[in-house]
Amino acid sequence: MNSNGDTNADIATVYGEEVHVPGLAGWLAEIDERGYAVIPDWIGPERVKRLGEDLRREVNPIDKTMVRAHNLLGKTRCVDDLVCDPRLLALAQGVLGDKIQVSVVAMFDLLPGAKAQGLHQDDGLWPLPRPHPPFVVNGVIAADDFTKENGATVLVPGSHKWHDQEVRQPPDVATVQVEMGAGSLLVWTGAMWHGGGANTTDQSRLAIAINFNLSYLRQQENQYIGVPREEVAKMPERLRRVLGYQHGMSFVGPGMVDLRDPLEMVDRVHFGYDVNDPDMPAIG
Ligand SMILES: O=C(O)CCC(=O)C(=O)O
Ligand SMILES: [Fe+2]
Repeated sequence: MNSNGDTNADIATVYGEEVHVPGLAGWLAEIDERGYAVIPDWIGPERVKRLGEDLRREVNPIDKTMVRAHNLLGKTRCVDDLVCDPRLLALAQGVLGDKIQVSVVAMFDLLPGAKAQGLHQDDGLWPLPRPHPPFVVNGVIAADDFTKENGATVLVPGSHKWHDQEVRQPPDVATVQVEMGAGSLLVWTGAMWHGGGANTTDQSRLAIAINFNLSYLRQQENQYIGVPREEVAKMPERLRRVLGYQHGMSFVGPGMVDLRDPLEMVDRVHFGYDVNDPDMPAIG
């Protein structure tokens, strides 16, 4: 224990900053063991209220048949703080290691009458043989209470370890539904079988999903095209980096630009640059 009451395992270094996240080690152990963790009161009631209002105003209306709106960081600035919340980055890095990036940020607005989504693995979009190390982690923040009736996420505990099995659908596999209050965070590892539930109520079930993957892989949603450069310019540096404007691995590795920090190269590339210019950022 330190003076803040955290065990050392609850301390993480996120983009160079030491953060204390009470509960972190326990949540990571749960994700490792059963594939997911539920964290109540991740954000407080005021933030939940604003999130719901902002999303409904800035991102809706979506097509009446759609329950998911993608490219959120290209459409609104109302979730930036939630995406680069150091506690969330610490969780994602705890599952995936230091080299992470946003893969897709989406709104899940399960409309009344929405059918249950088929069980799937979020990491199934990359055709890698299993078993493989975790490379996707998803965090869903509830903007409304999640109930069995309104489509709380359905999942199969422990299925992230069933490397030799194809995803099966209920009733061929036992599922649980994660009921949780608005403001809660549900985090799962990309190999865990899961899907959105059916909404049999007359209210929608609103949430955002902040999905990360390894920074040296391709992102699920193309953030470089999806998020206009003027919007990137408005973001705090950490968010820009998490969005993908960073070395994926090292200065020669995936994601580099002319052997330099991609973030320092964005404007130079746009306006034209000369490698011999004395103002060029250092290589490395
Ligand atoms: O809506 C949910 O609860 C989960 C949705 C989901 O897993 C997905 O769209 O990939
Ligand atoms: Fe999913």
